[in-house]
Amino acid sequence: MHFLRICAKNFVPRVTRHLANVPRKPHIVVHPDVQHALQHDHPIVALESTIITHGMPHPENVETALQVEEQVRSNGAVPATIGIIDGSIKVGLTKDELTELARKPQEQVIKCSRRDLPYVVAMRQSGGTTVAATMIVAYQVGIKIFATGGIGGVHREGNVTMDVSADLVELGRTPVAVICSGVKSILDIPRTLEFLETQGVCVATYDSPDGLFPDFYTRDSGCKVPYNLPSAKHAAEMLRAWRKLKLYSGVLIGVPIPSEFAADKTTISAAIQEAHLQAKAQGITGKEVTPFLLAAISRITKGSSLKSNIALIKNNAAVAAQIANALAARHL
Ligand code: PSU
Ligand code: MN
Repeated sequence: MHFLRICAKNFVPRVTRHLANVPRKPHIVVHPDVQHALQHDHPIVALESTIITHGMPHPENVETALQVEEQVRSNGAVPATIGIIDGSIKVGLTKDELTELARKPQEQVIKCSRRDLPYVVAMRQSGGTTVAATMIVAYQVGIKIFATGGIGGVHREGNVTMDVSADLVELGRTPVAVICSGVKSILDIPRTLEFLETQGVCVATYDSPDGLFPDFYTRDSGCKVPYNLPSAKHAAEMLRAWRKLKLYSGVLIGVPIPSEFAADKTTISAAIQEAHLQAKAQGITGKEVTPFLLAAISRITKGSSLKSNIALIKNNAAVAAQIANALAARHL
């Protein structure tokens, strides 16, 4: 016993010293600007990359991604676009890396959700990270706020197909605040909100006084959520309480698309209907469903849905940066 204690005494500090020299997350590469912002508690906004690799066509994808980063910067925060290049998870893709990812044909770049990460990293593949995967990486490096266009949800007929996006489960277990324009009406919005409630996710609208949850292309899905945050200051206040409570679940803030870019409800509903029929006819299933529907809707609306998509994500990035600023300003 005595001998053991002496051994332990001599041994423990050496083990600790050894561990201290091992890089904590060797598979994650953080851009120096993001690293600097993390060290100094400056506001940071994480951005996803599946929207680049599988959500928009080239060259709109790369143009939008760069404009979105610019929105974050001009609103006083540091953008950190997250993606995977040759198995290395990058937090803060450089312009060259972003351009490279955006140029790849969809077959050469993997849409990475939580379940895809081990394979893609091990096999040194490249991929766009979904909302779920981006949340995981953001949390691992200490980024609290993340902006995107829309999250995945419960698919229509999801009660039969069980096609429920892993984004929803991630929101239930990873403490990152996601700022987006809700979920697309290609999904079943009421069931998506039910699922989020079950997962314990705090869902609020942003500057939508009647608490009407947005449905991506239009400002109103017809579904109400219980809370509305009238300003960045209010949002930051709620995020402070969320962090103090250590709930370890995420927060979802739904920002309606600016009115001037909102789609006409009837036109977009018809396009979505048509896109679903095409997906069914072509037997599209699994992770291909969302990218297929997005491309089909854009085709059917002759690009006008894409314009709405670009406008809302830029707006969300600006709002997220303002919230990140309010959160960093302790006196507010
Ligand atoms: N919704 C969009 N555009 C997108 C996506 C969703 O309007 O690009 C992407 C996001 O990356 C989201 C993912 O996390 O699709 C969800 O895919 P799935 O339903 O397969 O989980
Ligand atoms: Mn799915």
